[in-house]
Amino acid sequence: MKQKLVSCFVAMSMCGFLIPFPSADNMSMSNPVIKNNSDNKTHTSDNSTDNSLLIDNNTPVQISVREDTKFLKEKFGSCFSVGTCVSPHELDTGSEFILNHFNSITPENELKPDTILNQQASELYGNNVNTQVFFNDNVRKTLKFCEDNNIPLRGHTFVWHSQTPDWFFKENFRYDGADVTPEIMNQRLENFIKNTFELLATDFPNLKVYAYDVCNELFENNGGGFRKPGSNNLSMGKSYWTKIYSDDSFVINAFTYARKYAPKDCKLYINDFNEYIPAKTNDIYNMAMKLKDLGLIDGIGMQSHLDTSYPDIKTYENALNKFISTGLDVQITELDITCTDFAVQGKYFKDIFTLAAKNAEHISSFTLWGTHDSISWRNYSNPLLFGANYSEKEAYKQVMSITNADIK
Ligand code: 9MR
Repeated sequence: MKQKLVSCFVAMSMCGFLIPFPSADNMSMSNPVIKNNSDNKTHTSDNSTDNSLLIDNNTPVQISVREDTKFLKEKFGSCFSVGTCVSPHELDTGSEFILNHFNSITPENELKPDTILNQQASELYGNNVNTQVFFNDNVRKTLKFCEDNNIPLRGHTFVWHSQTPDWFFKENFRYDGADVTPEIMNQRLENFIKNTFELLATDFPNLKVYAYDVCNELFENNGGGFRKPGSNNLSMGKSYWTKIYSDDSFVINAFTYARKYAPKDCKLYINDFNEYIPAKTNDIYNMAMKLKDLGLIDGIGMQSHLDTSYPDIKTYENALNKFISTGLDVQITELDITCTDFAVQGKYFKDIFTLAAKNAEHISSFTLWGTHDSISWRNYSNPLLFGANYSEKEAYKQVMSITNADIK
């Protein structure tokens, strides 16, 4: 990241986009440099307003947006990486578009438990705890695309109530088994995480996995803490994790194992949706702080599945500020905005990008949940920046119209 900032800075100077910045001396007088424990940026100590990043030799890099580019990753190049989720079939036709606009990719479904957990091999392994994983051709297609094109990957996800088969929680990895004990589940969880990172490293040695959603969607929406125990496959919204565990040890353990087996420069996140509902914001905040105190977490992922009617930007900003107040990194991980009116949607997209850019010293990555409306999981309400055949929507135009005056 620091290298990226330096080269971005150099590129900006060459293109005439150099914005004046204070000297390192001035900077260190007023804003002593601290390293956030989650950091892939160096932050100033006062959560400040001065809107700059510092690189290792204390040279400040001013956060700015480029006003002369049509590509998202260049527009916000000095703020954060800009990502999209990708499904393998899109790579047949959309790879050039993706390469132009994005410098981060999240596999949309390809690293989820139900895709990579291998029931037969886990059962055949025979010791009841060595969870086996595999990558099918689809999974490999996305990973290889990232590796071949040097696009850093956001991994998504290990602990999730959804898209996780019930056999994973049962004796002998069989649907007809009884529920396992937390002690057995700990070993399965550790092996799941270990074997996934090992397979990534072995089969994709040049792939940079820079972030991982270790736990996804842990909480109820109403501040009621963890999801209720049960099988999401039988009763939507319930969690097998809380059926096996009566406390938060599965979360602590997941982060402990991820810390142990993830590449050293891979940052670890807790990720959730409806994260802007204040009661839920608090639950996420409290869990993140506990993990931070244990030194296990690097950041909080705000999924950001929004609608133009809810939440309003202020509610969203309040949640962002609360997450920033942890001192952890924040990533926007799955942004889309459903709407009935493209002009209103455009304004909302602009507001969210502007807010994020203003807070860029705390936000390392900003991911849209897809490239264009027709392939979105919410395609019925056109939630993305581009329309059919990657046509530029009002939302895209609004986002690209953001100026440096807007993010002051
Ligand atoms: O976009 C994903 C869609 O293709 C899947 O059918 C769906 C199934 O759960 O998951 C979608 O991605 C979800 C993400 O993994 C977690 N946050 C909510 C996303 C949208 O449902």
